[in-house]
Amino acid sequence: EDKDEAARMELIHRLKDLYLRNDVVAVQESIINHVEYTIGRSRYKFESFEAYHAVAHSVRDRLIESWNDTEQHFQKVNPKRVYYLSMEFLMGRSLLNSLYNLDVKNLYGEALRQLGYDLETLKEEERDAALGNGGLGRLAACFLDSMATLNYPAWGYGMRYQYGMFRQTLENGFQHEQPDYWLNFSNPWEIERVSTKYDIKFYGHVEQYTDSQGRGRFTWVPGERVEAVAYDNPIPGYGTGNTINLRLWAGKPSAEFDLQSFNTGDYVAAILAKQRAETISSVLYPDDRTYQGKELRLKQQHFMVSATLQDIVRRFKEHETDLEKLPEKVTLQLNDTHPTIGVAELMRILMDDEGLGWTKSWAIVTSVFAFTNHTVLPEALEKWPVSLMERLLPRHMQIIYQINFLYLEDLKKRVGDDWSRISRMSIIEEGDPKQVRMAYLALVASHTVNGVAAIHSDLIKTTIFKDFHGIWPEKFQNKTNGVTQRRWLAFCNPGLRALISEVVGSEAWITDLTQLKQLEKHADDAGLQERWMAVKHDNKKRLAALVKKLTGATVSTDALFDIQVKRIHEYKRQLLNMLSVIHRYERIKKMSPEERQHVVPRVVIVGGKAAPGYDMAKRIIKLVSAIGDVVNGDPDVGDLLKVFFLPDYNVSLAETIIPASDLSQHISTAGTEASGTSNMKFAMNGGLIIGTLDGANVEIAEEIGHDNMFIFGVEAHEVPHLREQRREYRPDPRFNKVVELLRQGRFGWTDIFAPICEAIDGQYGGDYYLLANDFASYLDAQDRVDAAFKDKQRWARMSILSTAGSGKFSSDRTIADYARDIWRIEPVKIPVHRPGVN
Ligand code: GPQ
Repeated sequence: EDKDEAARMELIHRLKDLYLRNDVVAVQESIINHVEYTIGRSRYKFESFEAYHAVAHSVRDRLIESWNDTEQHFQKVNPKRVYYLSMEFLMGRSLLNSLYNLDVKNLYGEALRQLGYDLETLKEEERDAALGNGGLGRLAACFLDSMATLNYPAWGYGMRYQYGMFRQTLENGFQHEQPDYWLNFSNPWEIERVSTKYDIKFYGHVEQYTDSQGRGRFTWVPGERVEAVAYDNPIPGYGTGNTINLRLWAGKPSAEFDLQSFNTGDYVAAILAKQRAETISSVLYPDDRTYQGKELRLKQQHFMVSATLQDIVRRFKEHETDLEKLPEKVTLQLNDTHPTIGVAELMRILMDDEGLGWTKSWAIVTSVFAFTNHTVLPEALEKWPVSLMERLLPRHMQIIYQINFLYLEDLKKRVGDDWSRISRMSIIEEGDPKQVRMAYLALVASHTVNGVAAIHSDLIKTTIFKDFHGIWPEKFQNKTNGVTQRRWLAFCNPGLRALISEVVGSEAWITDLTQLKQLEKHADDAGLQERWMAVKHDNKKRLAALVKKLTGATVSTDALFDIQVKRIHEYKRQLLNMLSVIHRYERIKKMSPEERQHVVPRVVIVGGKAAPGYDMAKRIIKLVSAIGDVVNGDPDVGDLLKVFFLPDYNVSLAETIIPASDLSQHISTAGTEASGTSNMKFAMNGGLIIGTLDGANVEIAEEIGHDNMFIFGVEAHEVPHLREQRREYRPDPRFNKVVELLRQGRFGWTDIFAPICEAIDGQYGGDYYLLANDFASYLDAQDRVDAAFKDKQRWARMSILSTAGSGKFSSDRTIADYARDIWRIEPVKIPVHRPGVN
């Protein structure tokens, strides 16, 4: 029998080898078969769209194979695993990323070329997976790439939204939102696991009973049940056989529960009730860092976390019976407070479902959770009304009260009867309405809390979490963000990839970014400088073509490309950028023809989405367009200044924009941007940065040298005082002048722009983000930019040094730091079982 089994395995192995052979014919066969048997089109006639889907299915076959091998190996080794819990994963496109990571990009390119298709064209058929708002969601996506590449036993868990981040269109310069139907043409990158599903409960009430051992127990009798179904998304590592999993949950009607309603005779109402289940995972909330207290949002959070924790406990129990050993095998990272209801949910599972007592359950919970904070802006700190939580999650509310009671008892022992401090630190905020402070719940339950850049991790200790730092200083850590250099340099900038690899002598930097340091000694090499800037110029041509496609305008690729792309937010100060553009425009207008000869031509590009309800952000978008309308049409100005708002900024656009930037703007009020991650991407690609000493800019300046960045503005420690003094502050006359121009209708739309002018008027208590205070030093920094750009060699040198100094900002470094200092996990690399495939 053993011999039969060996022969069977051997046969299957050979078949697999045949099917996934690394030669052009095997790849063509696989693509053609998918055209005919998966897509159902004739292999003799298919369009780009079908070709893309067939290629994606062919690549997916390879992903599934390495996914299975990885999971099988993890099962065998049974290591401690990390689970990254996030309501957002901003993945972007998968085709090229998978081809590169599996090391079959050239193979597929050639196979397709012979069939008459161009991979570069086909890749445009893919819709972005935009299941995130911005930096926080993209960070989660970069982390998955690094966890797979570094062979960590890791999984991501999140939501399979039917509608991702809205599509932004501009009408008359105003933002409009369109639904993102990304799943309408099917998603070849996911695998539905119809049998991996969990019952998720909502509403109802809690009952008490005595169990067979005579212990008092609680059980939650829900008023609504929904099923969570798993969709698995394979995440391949680079240069390794490991492929990890991103498991996303979708809401489906619960089969058993609604039977009752069917039996009562109200058939139609029962069907409609079932449809409600699907709405839970229907849409991503597009509000970046404002919680709205919306019931559906809390439902989404509980839904994601409950399915995830049930899945993790079930999989743990396949290996172990003793739940007290959970912390030996499981560590959970909370991406911001969004999944924090998981603290109460895990307590509920351990006590009510598994029969453990409070003390044991709490010991387990407090050893598995760690929590990342991504902002100090107080308006972003999630709070849920107690009344809502009591109705939607009655058992969780009980548990949270109990956690709070025991925690406050302990606190009293430390601080005595300092009641104001105790009420300040309570998980429950006594007010109207009474609310649950989710960040405090996360802090109390987590063994570690981290900020996302050095300055930010310091700030949380002295501002929003000061009281907690006072009692638990050892819980606080810093983990400076990073980005994956695969997607954000090697794959999106092939020209620079080749040049870097030639100069440093290998491609080792693709998995060890510190190697970029070697570029430093070549920064003055005139030959390299010329080739370096030629690559940049090529990339600028690609961006110019995109600008032409999106706006109809032609731009000069000799101009300085000046870019600010990120969510539109007052603290990020796109408005400061626009005020300086107005100033520049007026200055050019007043120049003599002779003076104009010396102006550095600029193309100013702004992109980013405004939350649909964020009125001021939407006005700022209109302002960019309105300035563009005036400036771009002014014959006095010509090529010296162009201003564009690029609609629908997303991951795929970023892949074209970032490699093409000469200068990018990261100009938040010091102390407000937790880290920023696009700053790292721009620097890696040889883009220079104009920025404040905020977030990761501080560490970027340390790494690449202050002289190679254009730093300006007040520092974080000065901000509180300046904020208090802003009624007395006398702005630079140039600031007053540009605001006055705006107010008086120089760019039209006075009614639209009046509230903007008011918001930055310090005299009346406005200008919370200190635009007036920073304006003069910002203009000064802009002059330094122009002077540097005129000196082509100096600029090239700064550009090379930017790339050379960005080695620290790989998410590989970030993930290795989390693994060592917080998760305490080790890599588990799968054996290379089939040479030539891995
Ligand atoms: N960030 Cl709280 C978001 O993108 N969304 C959010 O809701 C919050 C933070 C960003 C933050 O603003 C950036 O500074 C960080 O670089 C990024 O998270 C990742 O940490």
